Amino acid sequence: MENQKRLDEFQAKIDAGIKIEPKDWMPDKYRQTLVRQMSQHAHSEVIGMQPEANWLTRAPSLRAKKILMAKIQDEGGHGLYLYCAAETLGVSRDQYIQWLHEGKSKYASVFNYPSPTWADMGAIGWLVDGAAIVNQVSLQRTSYGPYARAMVRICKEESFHQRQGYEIMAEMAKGTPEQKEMAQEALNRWWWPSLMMFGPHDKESSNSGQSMKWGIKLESNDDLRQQFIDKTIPQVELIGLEVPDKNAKLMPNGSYKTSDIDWDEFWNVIKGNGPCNSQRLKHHKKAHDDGAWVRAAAEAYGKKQMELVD
Ligand code: FAQ
Repeated sequence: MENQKRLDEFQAKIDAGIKIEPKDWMPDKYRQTLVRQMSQHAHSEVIGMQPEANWLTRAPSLRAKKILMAKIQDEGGHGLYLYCAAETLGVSRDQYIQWLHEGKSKYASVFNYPSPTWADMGAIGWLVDGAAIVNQVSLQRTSYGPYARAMVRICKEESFHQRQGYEIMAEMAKGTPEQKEMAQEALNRWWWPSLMMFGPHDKESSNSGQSMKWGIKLESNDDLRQQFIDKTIPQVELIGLEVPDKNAKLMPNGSYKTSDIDWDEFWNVIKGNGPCNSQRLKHHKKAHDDGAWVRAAAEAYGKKQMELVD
């Protein structure tokens, strides 16, 4: 009875739009859902640096290189805010990383695809960051305070990322026929994986019902995906590229109807069988191991500083 009363009070707080803070009482399942979603989100930001890092040393100009470098650093920063926010749930960053390395924690499926050309830098910024923003703008109103506040800052940076990606694509689309083709091929490669980022259809989404009741998610996977499609198709047309879906059609309500996603591909990538899953994890583990001395040095420095204060 007591527990039901607490649950009702908790729900009433959420319904009244009051944020849940780390020291507040929360149901175990609420905490576990956030541990899963926020760590998956943090891992995605960090693993997501890899497809773009592939082009840092081969950017076509100093300007392009500086912008790409700043963008990738931002993604690392987003991972940092999100790990810090996720640590307020009582799980250490070491534990989150260990779960990632053991395959117990997921990261966004989209980062398991290769980036073979410079145009992929454009497609990632435009489509992947574009999809991330649609989702994250909604998450700024999520019920858990530290997560919502991290999202506000992240969204500001992501909108710059989306524009830099679109600029690359627009430039290539009005370049030589070969450049335009390269842009079209990158769009073809990233279109479907970007739509998959929003997760399975609502009817297949095991977590959505409870997450929406608790205000962790504010909008459903399909609603967010549709918002992204409706925003992005006119952008494709504006730069003279083709939507990689012959069935995409503008409906009288102003929304686009599109073909269904290849869900077998999505689940297969999530299970670890995408084109780059093993490469991405292997690289992350190596970088983590190589960085052990930096973490040890930072910790020793911190301890020394504390001794001086004492
Ligand atoms: N990839 O019941 P649902 C970025 C899993 S940040 C992998 O619908 P939920 C920035 C899901 O975990 C991108 N797994 O799940 C950037 C669940 O697993 P379970 C990351 C996925 O959580 C740009 C199962 O499927 N953004 O890109 C995916 O309610 C460029 C059933 O699904 C976020 O993480 C997926 N796409 O809704 C960085 C946003 N979708 O329970 C570098 C925060 C679903 O079986 C370069 N997350 N799954 O273990 C969310 O909003 C939600 O977690 C969803 C999924 C919408 C992703």
